[in-house]
Amino acid sequence: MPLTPTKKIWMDGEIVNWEDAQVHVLTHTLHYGTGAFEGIRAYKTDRGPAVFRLREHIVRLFNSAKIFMIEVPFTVDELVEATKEMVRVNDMGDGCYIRPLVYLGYGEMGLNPLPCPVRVAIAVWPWGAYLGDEGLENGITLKVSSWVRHDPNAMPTAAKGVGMYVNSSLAKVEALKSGYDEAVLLASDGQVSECTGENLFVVRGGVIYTPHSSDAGALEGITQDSVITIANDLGYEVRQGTILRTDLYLADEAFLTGTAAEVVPVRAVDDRIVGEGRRGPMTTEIQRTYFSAVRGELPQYEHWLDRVDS
Ligand code: PPE
Repeated sequence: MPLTPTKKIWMDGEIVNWEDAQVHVLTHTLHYGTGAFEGIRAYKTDRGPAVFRLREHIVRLFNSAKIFMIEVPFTVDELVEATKEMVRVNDMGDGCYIRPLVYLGYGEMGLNPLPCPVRVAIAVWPWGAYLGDEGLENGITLKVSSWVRHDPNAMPTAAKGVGMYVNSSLAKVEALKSGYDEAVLLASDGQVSECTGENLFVVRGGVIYTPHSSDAGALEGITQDSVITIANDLGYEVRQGTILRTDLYLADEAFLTGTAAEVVPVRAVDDRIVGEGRRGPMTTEIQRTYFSAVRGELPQYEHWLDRVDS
């Protein structure tokens, strides 16, 4: 998706102009992929922009860094404040996507990352519906990928690591080239893991199922967690456990969740129509509630919002 430049980017404690946020070509992470990032959204509310579950995202960034033994030279509080500052100084009153990145900078080469300087950047930009407005409304198509999700002992699936997304990109390209919107990756034991940048839910017989992230080698999604809470509050039963590809084929409804993607209905998987082949009633209700929550319209979810102007 093309970027819309904003004004300022936070780099290592300094605020620099968008076009000056540059790194050297021998930046370590560019070569070896060791680093961690986050994807966060801010939404427009009636009391100025609010960042959704900001602290949880920043804590996950630190956890990812810890797995890679990268010591972030800032505190959680400092990056929480810096994130809000970026939303403010870039006038993102209508909402935006936020990308914090922890990476290894210039000065060392070779596989040992430990002596590398640790760098941190936070950028924001306006980002519309990640899988398209049409997808949000009418659902997208999925292809079970021939690429298998990371084995947790080959790549730490609990981390949102920079180089780990090579696996997602391979699956995404395969799905797009085959005429589908998005890929589903299976874990090496054959169970459904997640999509390239989203967690997955299916509805069967009125019950909602989603893979248990640590068993399925999926990222523990913050949107997934929010949607589980929302679905429970709406009175639905949610079970976390093993899902097979045939559960996708036979689902009454299916949907994806992610910060960028938000809540996206699935209308077909491997050319099998899911349910009625359009956004199902439970998906619609959960999607609507999610969008109301992030926009600050539901007092019971107010604690998920971090107001930028207060
Ligand atoms: N799984 C993967 C592999 C993943 O990358 C994401 C987020 C999720 C699940 C959902 O996690 P959460 O955002 O906490 O609900 N993917 C981010 C990256 C998207 C991108 O294109 O880059 C995101 O949604 O921001």
